[in-house]
Amino acid sequence: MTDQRTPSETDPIAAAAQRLAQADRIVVLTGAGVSQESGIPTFRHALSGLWAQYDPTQLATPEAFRATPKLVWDFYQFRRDLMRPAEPNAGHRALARLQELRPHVILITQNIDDLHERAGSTAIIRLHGSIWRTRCSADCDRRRTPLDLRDCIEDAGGVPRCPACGALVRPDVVWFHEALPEEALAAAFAAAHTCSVMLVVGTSGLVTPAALLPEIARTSGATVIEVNPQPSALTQQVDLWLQGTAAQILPRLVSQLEGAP
Ligand code: BV8
Ligand code: ZN
Repeated sequence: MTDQRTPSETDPIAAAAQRLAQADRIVVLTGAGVSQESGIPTFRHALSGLWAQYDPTQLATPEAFRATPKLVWDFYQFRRDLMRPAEPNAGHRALARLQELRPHVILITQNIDDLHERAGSTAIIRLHGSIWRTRCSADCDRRRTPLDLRDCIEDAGGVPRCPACGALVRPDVVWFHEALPEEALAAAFAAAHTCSVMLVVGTSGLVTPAALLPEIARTSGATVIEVNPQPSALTQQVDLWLQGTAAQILPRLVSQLEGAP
C-alpha cells in the first residue's frame, strides 16, 4: 500500500515551505540559537573560564553596572572578544535569501551581534540593542548617538567616560529590568499582529516581551513555525516544530522556495 500523502503532509519542512510560499506577510523572530553555529555561545550556555561563575542575567542589569561597573564592562569586553571572529552562518544567509525571495519579510532579533546585517538581511527590528554600540550611561545626548570609544576618556576605574559629561559609558544594549526601545517594540508588536506566518528561530522563549510575539501572531491568525534542536517554552504553542539547528534546517527550508511562484 503506497503512502498517498503529499510531501508536505509527510515532511514538516515541505509543509513549512508551502506555508511560507503562500504567505503575504512573513515575520522572522530570532534568538541566540541562530548565532550558535557561528561560534557565539547562547545566552543559556554556560559561560567559559572566569565568567563561568556568573549568571549573565545577573550581570546584564543596570543595578550590576551601578554596583560593579568594571565587572560589567569587562563582561561585555569578553563577549565582544568572543563575537569578533564570528561570521554569519548558513542560517543567517538563508534568512537573508528568504527576504529576497518573498515580499514583506520583517526580521525581529533579540540578538546583540551583527550577523544578520552582515549576512545581508534588511528590515531588521533590533529589540535588545547592539554590543557594538556604546553610549553615555547618563544619556546626556537624548538622541543616544553611539559613542566612538576612541573619543571617550580613559578612566583609572577601567571604564571609559563620556567625552561630553564625564559619566561612565555603557554598552548600548537593553539590560534586564530596562524598557525596550519604544519604536522597535511597537514595530515588533505591529508586525506580529499582521503577519500570516511567523518563523521563530533559536530562542528559548523565556525573555519577555520578545517571548510574547509568537503568541500574538498565533492569536492574530498566523501560522507559527519554530526551528530549534530542543523544545522551547514556545514549542507547545507553535503549529510546526522543525527539530534541528538553524544552519541545518533554514537552507533546506528556503531552497524549497527557490522558483516558487
Ligand atoms: C522589561 C541584551 C519592563 C543584554 C537581553 C522579574 C523582575 C524584573 C523583570 C522581570 C521579572 N520576570 C520577568 C521579567 C522581565 C524580564 C525577563 O524576561 N526576565 C527573564 C530572565 C525571565 N525582561 C526584561 O527585563 C526586559 N525588559 O521587561 O522591561 C519595563 C518596562 C518599562 C520600564 C522599565 C522596565 C528586558 C529583556 C532584555 C534583556 N536583554 N539581551 C545582553 O545580551 O547582555 S536578553 C538576552 O537573553 C538575549 O538578548 C536574549 O533575548 C535572551 C536569551 O534568550 P534567547 O535568545 O532565547 O537565548 P537562549 O540562550 O535563552 O536560548 C537559545 C535557544 O536556541 C535555545 O532554545 C536552544 O535550544 C536554541 N539553539 C541552540 N543552538 C541552536 C539553537 N537553535 C537553532 N540552531 C542552533 N544551532
Ligand atoms: Zn554623557
